[in-house]
Amino acid sequence: MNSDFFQPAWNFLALPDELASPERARGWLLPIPYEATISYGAGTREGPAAILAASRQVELYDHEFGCEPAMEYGIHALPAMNPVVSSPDAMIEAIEQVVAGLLSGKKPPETLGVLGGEHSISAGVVRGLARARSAKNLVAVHVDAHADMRDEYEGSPYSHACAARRIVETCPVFQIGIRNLSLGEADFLRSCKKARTVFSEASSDPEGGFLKDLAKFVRNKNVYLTIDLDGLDPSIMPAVGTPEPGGISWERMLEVARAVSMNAASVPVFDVVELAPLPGYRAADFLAAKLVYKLFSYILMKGNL
Ligand SMILES: [Mn+2]
Repeated sequence: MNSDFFQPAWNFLALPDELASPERARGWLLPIPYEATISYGAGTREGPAAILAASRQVELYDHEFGCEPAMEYGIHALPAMNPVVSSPDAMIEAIEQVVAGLLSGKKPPETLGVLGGEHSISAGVVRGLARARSAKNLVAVHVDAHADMRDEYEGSPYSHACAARRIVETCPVFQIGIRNLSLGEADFLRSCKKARTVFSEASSDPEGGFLKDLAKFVRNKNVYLTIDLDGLDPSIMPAVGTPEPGGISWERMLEVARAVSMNAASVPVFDVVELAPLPGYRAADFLAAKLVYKLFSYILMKGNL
C-alpha cells in the first residue's frame, strides 16, 4: 500500500524503519515506565511515552553538527519494560538482568539510553552495566537537584532518594546541580572518597570552572551518565516530581554532556529520569526528547564536533 497514507512508525524521532532497526541502529533506547517509591508529585510512569511522543516533533537536523545525526547512527526504541510490582528489590533485579542482557548480546548497542520512570531504576541500570562490562574503569556522572545519598528511605534501599548511594557502591560518582540534601547525606558526602559533589551555585557559575574537573574525572573512563531532570532549572523543567529552585540551564546541561562525551573512553549507558508530564505543558516533554537526541549525538558522533 502507498506509504504516503500512513504516519511514520511510532519510534524515537519518527525515524525511517531501517534506521530504527536493531541491526542498523548504533543507539538503543529502553523505556522503563516505573513508578513506585515517589514521595511528592506523581506521573513519572508517563515519562517515557511523553518523551517518545515529543521526539516526533524534534527536528532531525542539528545545526551544531550541520547534518541529521540520527540518520547516520540510527536509534532503535525497544518495547517498554513491564514494571515488576512485587517489590522494589525485584524490579531493580529485573532491570539489572535486562540491561546486562542487552549489553552482552551478540550485537549490543554502542550506547544504550534508558528512559525513566523514577530515579530508583538507576541502581539496576548501573549494576547491569557493571555486570556486562565490569566496574573496573567505570565512573558515573550524576545530574540532580538531590544528592540521593540516603542509605534507605521510607523503608527501602531502592527508593528514588537512594539512587546515587546505590551507584556509589558500584563506582565513583561526580554529582552536578545538587541543592537539596539531608544532614546525614551531607555527613556521608564529607567522608565518602568515591563521591565528588558540585553544588548548585558552582554548577551554575557562568565560568563553569567545574567542567575542567569533570573532564579530568571522566578522562579515559567508561562513563555511566545519569540525568535526573530536576537537576535542571525548574523554570525550564517544571515537570518533575520534586522541583527545586536553582538548577542548571539548558546550555550548561549541554556543556556537561559535551565534556563527558568528548573526554570519556566511552559512554555505554545513559539514563534520563523523573519526567512527570504536566497536562498541556509540552515544553518539558520536548526538552527531555531533545536532550536524549543530543546525548546520542554527542556520544556517537563526537568526532564531528
Ligand atoms: Mn532528584
